[in-house]
Amino acid sequence: QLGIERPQGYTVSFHYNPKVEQHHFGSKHPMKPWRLQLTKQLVFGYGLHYAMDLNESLPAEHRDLAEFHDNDYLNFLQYIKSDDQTQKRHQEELNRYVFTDEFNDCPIFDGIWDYVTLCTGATLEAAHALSSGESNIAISWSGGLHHAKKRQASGFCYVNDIVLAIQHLLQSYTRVLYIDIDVHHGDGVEAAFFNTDRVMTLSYHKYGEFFPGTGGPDDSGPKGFEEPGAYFSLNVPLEDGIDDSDYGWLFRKVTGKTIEVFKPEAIVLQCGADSLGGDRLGKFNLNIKAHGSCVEYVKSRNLPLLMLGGGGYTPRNVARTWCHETAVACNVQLGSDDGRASSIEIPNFVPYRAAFEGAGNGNGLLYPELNIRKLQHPKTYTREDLENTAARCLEQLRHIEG
Ligand code: TV1
Ligand code: CA
Ligand code: ZN
Repeated sequence: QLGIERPQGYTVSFHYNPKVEQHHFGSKHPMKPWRLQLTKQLVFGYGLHYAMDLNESLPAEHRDLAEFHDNDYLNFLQYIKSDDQTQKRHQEELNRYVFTDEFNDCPIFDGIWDYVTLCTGATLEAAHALSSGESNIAISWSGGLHHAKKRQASGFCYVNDIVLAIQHLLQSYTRVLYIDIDVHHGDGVEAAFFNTDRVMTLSYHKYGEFFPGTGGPDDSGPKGFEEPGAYFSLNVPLEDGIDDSDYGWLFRKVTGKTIEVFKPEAIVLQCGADSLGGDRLGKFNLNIKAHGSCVEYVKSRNLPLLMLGGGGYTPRNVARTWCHETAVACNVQLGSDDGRASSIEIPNFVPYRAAFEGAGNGNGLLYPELNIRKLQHPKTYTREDLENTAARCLEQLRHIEG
């Protein structure tokens, strides 16, 4: 109906497993795996599957996860159950492996091992599609779980699929650039590659009284300047209420220069959708179009590109965003270009269209009214702050030039 065709000259692959969508963190928990079902229904509803290679991926194996994670931690994830008795019996491991406070960010739920292996399986398969040359852009929306540590769950993340994927890519590529537009700092990925100059990590995030609290302006890698990795962690701390034009300006300036000086052979882009206006946890005011134009900008470099999900706590907007970004990857224009792209409706034959009816401002894909939330997240920065941040990033990048 929309005449969706494969893009000319390159291949996009889409990696998913519908079993992920069924898992539950608990009814009050902001992380909702069913947002992936909503995303997939939109992607298929628009016919974007005609433009890509589709892969229903297998779960990752214990030994795949052990390439980064501690064996004892993985055993724990494999045997821990949600019932009180098992948890009591394993109280000591629970305290060791899952940071717990009043938030209960990383609950032990039924099927947790299936959940983590399915998420990771899709991302690893996507990374393999790139390294084998089968595809030029590989998408895994269930991945992007950037907080997980070697032997600890953190911030809704149990297994760090991103680290595992980058480790895989390092077998084929000399330098890999990691870019993270989730509203939270990509601390787990940064930590894993802190002492190497083969991976550069670049995270844009809210900083100051916000989880996980790291990623400040001076967090740039090891401080012994002779050490490998010094200056190869680049952080862009931001404040509440950043909007499309300021974020877009900064993203292009800093990302552009990073690619120019680091010269990556492949890029991993974490597309966390909690940086949108109206997100349940986020504090920014981005619209879907501006979020997607970051993807477009990275794609325009024509390097092997792994696109991952991440945060995103207003499920309908997450689905809209990742559907739009799937279209961007495929070079398919779903919206008109006049900023009122919402004229493209959620198709009737999407079974979940009902989920979009009456959900606020109309049924359009790009939902351009997200920044109405400016009312909720007032700007707490000035033009000068922004220029200082940009200048500081460019200053850091001078150290790795040449
Ligand atoms: C259960 C039920 C857990 C309701 C957690 C928001 C909940 C949060 C919940 C929540 C919540 C956080 C912290 C403070 C750590 C705590 C996928 C020192 C309404 C990638 C992870 C954010 C973001 C963790 C993950 C954060 C990602 N915010 N309701 N928890 N303690 N945790 O602040 O980057 O998006 O909020
Ligand atoms: Ca980030
Ligand atoms: Zn996040």
